[in-house]
Amino acid sequence: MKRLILSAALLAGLPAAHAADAAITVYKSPDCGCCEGWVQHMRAAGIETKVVDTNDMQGVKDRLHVPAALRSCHTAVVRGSNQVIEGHAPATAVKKMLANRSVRGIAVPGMPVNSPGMGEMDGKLVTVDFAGAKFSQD
Ligand SMILES: [Cu+2]
Repeated sequence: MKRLILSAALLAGLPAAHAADAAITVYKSPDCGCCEGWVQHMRAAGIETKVVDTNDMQGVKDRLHVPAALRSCHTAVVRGSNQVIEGHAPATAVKKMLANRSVRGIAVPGMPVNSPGMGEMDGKLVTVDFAGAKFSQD
């Protein structure tokens, strides 16, 4: 609970994205537990999140042009902008991306243990853009 309050306080400092624009659809395999943890993290941050279970994550990632080197478990699309979120990106990074619609997508490659849905965040989690450049650190 303490962690939730802290992250809500951090997020309050960022410009609020319009709720409908910020709604995301998450594609994940039906048996992915850490994906479910990330969905809860997004919802706790006030991001409207719809979940679509699929057994063809490879196809989803291909269709959304997620760079092969940056892939993780789940993939999300921002409904208002078609921006893509690959893997366990923190809500702060997602909101930063929502504030800049020229960013095509962000990714947390693999499944690092210091990411939301995986484990405790330690301030060292690097989120990259789809060119592989550092986008944020949380
Ligand atoms: Cu995962």
